Amino acid sequence: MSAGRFITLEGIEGAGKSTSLEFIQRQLRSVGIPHLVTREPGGTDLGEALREILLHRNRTGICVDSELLLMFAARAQHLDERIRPALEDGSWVVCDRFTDATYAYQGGGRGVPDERIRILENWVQGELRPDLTLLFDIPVDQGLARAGKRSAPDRFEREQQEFFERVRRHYLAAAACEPSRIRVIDGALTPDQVQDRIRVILQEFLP
Ligand code: Z5A
Repeated sequence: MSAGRFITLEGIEGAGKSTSLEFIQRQLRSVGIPHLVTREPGGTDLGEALREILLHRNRTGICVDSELLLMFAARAQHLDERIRPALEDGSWVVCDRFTDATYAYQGGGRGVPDERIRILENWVQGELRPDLTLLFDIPVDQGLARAGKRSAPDRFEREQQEFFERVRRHYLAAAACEPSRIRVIDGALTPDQVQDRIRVILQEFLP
């Protein structure tokens, strides 16, 4: 049995990750590839409980280090309970956000040095890294306008535009450093155009 592939989706809010996740799921199903679709923070009972804490709009006063450590606590559980077992079984894993989000939000957004995040990344993940990361890039005002049409903003969505500009810059810098893993897709394209881009990239990875 071939090893599963680990694909992550990243971008600022409203960039189109969730929409694209459904498309990827349909693509994998159509070629009969077993796969797990999951998200971070979350994906396990503990992870979803931590997500509730991390995102709740009234949960003010979480300090930066607590936020960082809770993201990695959720991730450790997720890897142990779901991601590693799925990959070892030969399933593909498609995850809405992973550690690139930590570099972008806690690093770029909150100012945690990359080296500190890297220590936790190595500790919690060991050698495991995504095989492919799709970074949906969109100007911040467009992403926020899309996201703003939905429910009340969560704790992250209440941040100011400059926070998301830093997050976006951090994501793009990461993609420039690792262009073969992190593929940038213009999230402002039409849904059909975005799907065409994803289809082409996935072809490289499909057996
Ligand atoms: N976070 C963190 O800080 N550190 C970490 O390590 C991790 C996460 C893992 C939860 O993320 C928060 O956790 C996140 C970062 C933090 N906070 N923020 N911001 P989340 O992924 O659950 O939540 P989100 O970023 O708010 O997701 P989102 O707003 O749902 O964005 P999206 O999934 O990229 O967008 P979408 O739902 O696919 O699309 C949004 C709308 O646009 C929707 O109405 C679509 O129909 C529409 N759309 C999508 N694509 C298009 C195109 N191409 N054209 C036109 N309209 C479109």
